[in-house]
Amino acid sequence: MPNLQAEFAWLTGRTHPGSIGRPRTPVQRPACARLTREAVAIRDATAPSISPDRVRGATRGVWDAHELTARAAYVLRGNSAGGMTRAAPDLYPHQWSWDAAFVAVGLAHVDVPRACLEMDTLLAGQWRTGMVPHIVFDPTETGYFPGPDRWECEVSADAPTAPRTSGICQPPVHALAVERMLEVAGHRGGADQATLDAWLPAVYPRLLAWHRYLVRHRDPEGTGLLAIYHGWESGMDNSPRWDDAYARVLVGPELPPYTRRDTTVLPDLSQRPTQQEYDRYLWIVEELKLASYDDTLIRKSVSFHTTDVFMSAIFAVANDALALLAERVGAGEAAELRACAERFRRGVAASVDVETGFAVDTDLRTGAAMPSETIAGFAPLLCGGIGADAEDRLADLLVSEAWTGHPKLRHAVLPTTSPASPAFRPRTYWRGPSWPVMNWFFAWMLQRRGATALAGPLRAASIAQLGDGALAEYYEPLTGAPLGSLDQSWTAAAALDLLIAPDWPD
Ligand code: 2M8
Repeated sequence: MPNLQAEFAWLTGRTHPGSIGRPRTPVQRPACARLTREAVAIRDATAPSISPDRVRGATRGVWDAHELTARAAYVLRGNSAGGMTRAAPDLYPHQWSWDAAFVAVGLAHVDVPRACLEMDTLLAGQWRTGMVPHIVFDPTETGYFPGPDRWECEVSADAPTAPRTSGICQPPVHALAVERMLEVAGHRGGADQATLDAWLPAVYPRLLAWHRYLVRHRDPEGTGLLAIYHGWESGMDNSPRWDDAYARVLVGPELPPYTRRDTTVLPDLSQRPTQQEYDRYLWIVEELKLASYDDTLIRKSVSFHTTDVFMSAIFAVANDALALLAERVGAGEAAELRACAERFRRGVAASVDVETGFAVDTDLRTGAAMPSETIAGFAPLLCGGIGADAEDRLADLLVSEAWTGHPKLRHAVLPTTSPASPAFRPRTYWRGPSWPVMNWFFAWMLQRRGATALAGPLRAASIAQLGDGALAEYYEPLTGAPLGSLDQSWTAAAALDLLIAPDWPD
């Protein structure tokens, strides 16, 4: 059965942990006919509930489920740089934190040792404080700005000297990814299961240190909500969620000059953040450097300081997942981690606006709530804790005309901002487009919590959206046009899991 896995491992030219750099052998992208046969085999063996006809119909006959599975595997292979997977082939030629965790889930479907290596490479960049940085840089790549020289993390004794990294973090989806890797490999058993069992005792303490960093430094007052210092930390960089907080970031004349690279790779400016937004992003990096990336100093000085309800909800469930991993490896922290899960679940519940039912971020500089009509408002659906009635109301909102039920949507997936909101921009990055990785994540988390009635249709609509085969970073939600980078790694990972994970509802 492991034909797809065997071929994929051969293609990846797997290298050792920490090994970063382009693959030593030229990347070939053979026609996927052969892999397609193998994709069929793996799909039939693992996910007999997926009806190819249903998917083919939904995808307008462009790419059927078999071809899409094969193509997603090839995209991951093509984006591999040895020990890490570039988040995107040109736009993001390094390893990003939450991308890497999602990519590891995708890889677990085709090559478990390579999936473990993805996480190991990321965690090789972990700071002495426990922080997992948002970017681990490939030293052979120079095509991204801001690169390691601009971040200058050497100003902190807590940063590793190699690999070089950025100085902020991203949502802590890593324990959830490991849990999912175990589900995938557990279904297959055999050597995959054995590989994971041998790997877990080494990865667990690193994840524990990461979670303890977040508890200690991002919620020092025990509110149950994580704080962030940069919109990049949320992963939803230019979301309307952060407009109020960014309006208070005053860029000084001392901002060193810079040249953006993203707009060279992707010249359609409407798809990327504005120049004013970039100035603010880079200004905050200067503030963080000035504070030597020291959390205590940053909390007092940085001009962007907010709670993040979405990240907090992720952290609640990730603590549940890590508690299970603790038990599995015989570590003693399960109770600590469960208490943590409860604390953040309560924090998310307390941030819910009683009028709208949405979770709301707070600007910690002013204490003001920052209501917005973005996917982050659905945070309680990821972690629970608000009670059945409030959850039903939020579920109704999710499928309402303001969201997946909007009559003009090409596919019934979540846009990042409600099309009914004045802030909605259908082409602009996190201000409206729908992101396959987010729809997968919602479907996965909903399914994890037993909300099958929501998870099933969201999964089907996500597969239909991916049927164009572009594996785009994000999609225009009204026309279905692919936007941003094509062949985006986490989109390929999402496609693989959506298509061939064994446990989706029909
Ligand atoms: C995007 O963010 C980076 C900065 O971190 C960028 O625009 O240059 C976001 O979508 C983020 O969530 C994602 O992790 C990253 C790589 O895919 O790209």
